[in-house]
Amino acid sequence: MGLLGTIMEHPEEVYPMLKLKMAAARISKQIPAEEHWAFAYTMLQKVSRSFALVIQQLGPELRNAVCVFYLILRALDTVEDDTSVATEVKVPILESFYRHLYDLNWSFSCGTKDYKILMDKFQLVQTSFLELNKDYQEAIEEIARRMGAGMAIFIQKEVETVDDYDEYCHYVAGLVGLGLSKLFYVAGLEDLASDSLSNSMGLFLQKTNIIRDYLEDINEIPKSRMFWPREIWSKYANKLEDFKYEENFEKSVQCLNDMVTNALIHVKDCLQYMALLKDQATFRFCAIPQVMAIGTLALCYNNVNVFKGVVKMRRGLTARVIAETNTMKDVYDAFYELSASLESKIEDKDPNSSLTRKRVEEIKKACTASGSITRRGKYLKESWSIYNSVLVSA
Ligand code: D61
Ligand code: MG
Repeated sequence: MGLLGTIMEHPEEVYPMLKLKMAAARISKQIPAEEHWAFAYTMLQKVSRSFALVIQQLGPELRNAVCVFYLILRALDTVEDDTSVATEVKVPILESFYRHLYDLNWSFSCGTKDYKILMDKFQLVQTSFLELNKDYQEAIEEIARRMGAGMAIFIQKEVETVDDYDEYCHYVAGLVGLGLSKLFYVAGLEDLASDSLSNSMGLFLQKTNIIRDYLEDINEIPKSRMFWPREIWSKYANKLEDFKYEENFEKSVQCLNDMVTNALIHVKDCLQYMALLKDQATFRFCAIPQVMAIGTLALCYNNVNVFKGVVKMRRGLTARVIAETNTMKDVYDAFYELSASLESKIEDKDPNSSLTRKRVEEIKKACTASGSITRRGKYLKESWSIYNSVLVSA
């Protein structure tokens, strides 16, 4: 939607969008002077569609550590995702990657476009890494070691069961949660969160991506790996590809709803994790992606467009989430309303309708039990129309 369309149809999104544009302009002018840090922050903006902004609003010390953490794991993921690298070559690189962090002579060229630049100039990321305080370095190294080992396992094995799915998501995203919790702790900003809650933060984000990206992943050339677990999709089709064909769309949507219902398991942990945070910038850094994720799930639920193209929240709505996610009350409000909006799309004929309803009810209860949803009536009326219109128009 263009600016004029937004002004006409979603005037409440105009101010947040302008605010976001100005913040982005400010950030792009703030690139550091030293070459390695300039590279790190320029690269961050290029390769992370959504995390650059939330990382950049952190305080300077934690920001540097999280930026480097991101780029190191993105490099590891570039190795994992490059289908042109043979398994025999890839597996040992994934397993030894964490040791190369300290070796400025190491490099491995792979990936394409910006990801290739990241790999080719990885030395600049390493230089930034080596400037971090030792405690940050050790936390980052440990996560890179465990993630590389986990990725190596799944290069040679498919995601069959729901347990495999949780295990794979643990390696690629749950561990990011554990690492971030450690970085917040080392920075002296937060208590050390439990591994289990930290893991859930990552699983909820990763599962949302895996659900939303079905079509993009299945259509990728050369063929990429798929992460929808067979234990779930085999209830609805013989092959995962079948879901993209119109004649199967009824089953496709049932499977999609099953996947969304599975992802909802993590919401209560995520709310608990966020409720324990104390620092305002850390809170926003954690909460904005989570609100986007529940919004994306609400949008995808029962939505056949997931099998026809890209289903994404409107930019204006994203801008609103960024502007309006500041306190735990904002998070409870958003989760309440977005899960209620998902609930309104549940059809009795869906094979998992009662389980989905049960999970949504639990989420709504967790939000109201907090006692912080005060003037829900007012906020609800206003955002219902806003959030619902995005769900309907997609
Ligand atoms: C609080 C705030 C942010 C959090 C969090 C808690 C807990 C976990 C995460 C962020 C990680 C969520 C990952 C979700 C997006 N998935 C991916 O990017 C997949 O790659 C996974 C391996 C590399 C992870 C790199 C990463 C991602 C986000 C970060 C971070 C590191 C460091 C700091 C902050 C955020 C996915 O990537 C390709 C794609 O999405 O198209 C994949 O290959 O599956
Ligand atoms: Mg990957």
